Amino acid sequence: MGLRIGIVGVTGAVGQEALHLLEGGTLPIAEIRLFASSRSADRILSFRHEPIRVEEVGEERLAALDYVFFSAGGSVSRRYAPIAVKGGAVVIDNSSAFRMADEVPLVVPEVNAKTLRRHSGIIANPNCTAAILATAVWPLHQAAVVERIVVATYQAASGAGAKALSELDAQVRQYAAGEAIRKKVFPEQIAFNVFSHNTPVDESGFNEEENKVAQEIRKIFGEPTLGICATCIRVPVFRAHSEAIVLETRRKLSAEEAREILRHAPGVVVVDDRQANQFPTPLEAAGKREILVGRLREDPSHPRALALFVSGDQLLKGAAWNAIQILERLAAG
Ligand code: A2P
Ligand code: 11C
Repeated sequence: MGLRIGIVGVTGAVGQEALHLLEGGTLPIAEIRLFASSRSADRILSFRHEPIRVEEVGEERLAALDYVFFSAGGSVSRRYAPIAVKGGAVVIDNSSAFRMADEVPLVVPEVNAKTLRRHSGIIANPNCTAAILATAVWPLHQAAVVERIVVATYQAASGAGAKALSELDAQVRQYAAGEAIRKKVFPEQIAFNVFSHNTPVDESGFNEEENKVAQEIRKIFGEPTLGICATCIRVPVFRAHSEAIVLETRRKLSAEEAREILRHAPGVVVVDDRQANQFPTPLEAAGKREILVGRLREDPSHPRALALFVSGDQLLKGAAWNAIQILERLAAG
């Protein structure tokens, strides 16, 4: 029998990717229901050559589905995910609403797929920056036990949604036309600029994104005391996040050994050509399901530290692809 699948937030940047991945995938789908806000109700989208009408998400509409993917923000998830579960569905939630709840697995399949065995109807998809970091660092953690992570991020506009992506495009055009730059989504100009992540800053000085990365990595790795210091930065890139990472490990890991481990790691592609000066870039990572990893260097300032640079498509492995991987594992039983 085919699956009945819902996507809440289907008109958004991540929802669109989820729809396309399901369309091109091999899951047997009997019915697909597409949800967004009232602004998009009655828009017609297509799935496997069939026109499908977008519905405004509503309590009674979420019954009789097997799996529902949510990517419409935390408040929509908080309100409607429990209703979908009550109606019999398993929810894969891309928001941060349930990620840190004890009974909710927070899953990167390459790392902790086994936590999918026990859940109470909701599975959380990690923050994109955390999912990308986890995929690249987990194989090294398994080999040499990572004791501390220092990471600086270079996050694309699309991490903030479809409207943010359009704002970068619009501001580049405004600049080229000599017009005044108009800001709507981001608090700072995104074109030709770099700024601290646009989430609230707490009393310790870390912003919400930085705190999410630390908390979520600890939960995904099952390492509640792992030391993590993140600096999250927005850059004028359309798609794909990059991260400069320094790892301190219990056992010394040479750059060569790390490269060899990563060459065999799932979900990772090593791009590390020193002679040609060729390393991961967000442009190269865009559209790929794998995380690109390179610039592997032993840190000369520490006896057991390794530096690396990664780029990953945050709409795919950072969001929709990770969710579809979860869905495929759940559906396989
Ligand atoms: P809509 O397009 O109708 O506004 P993004 O993260 O790219 O900005 O996308 C957000 C997604 O969440 C969109 O599909 C958007 O639908 C949807 N969304 C936003 N607010 C609501 C809401 N209150 N109820 C249902 N869907 C919502
Ligand atoms: C960004 N990583 O690039 C964020 C978006 O916790 O799911 C995703 C926020 C989240 O702005």
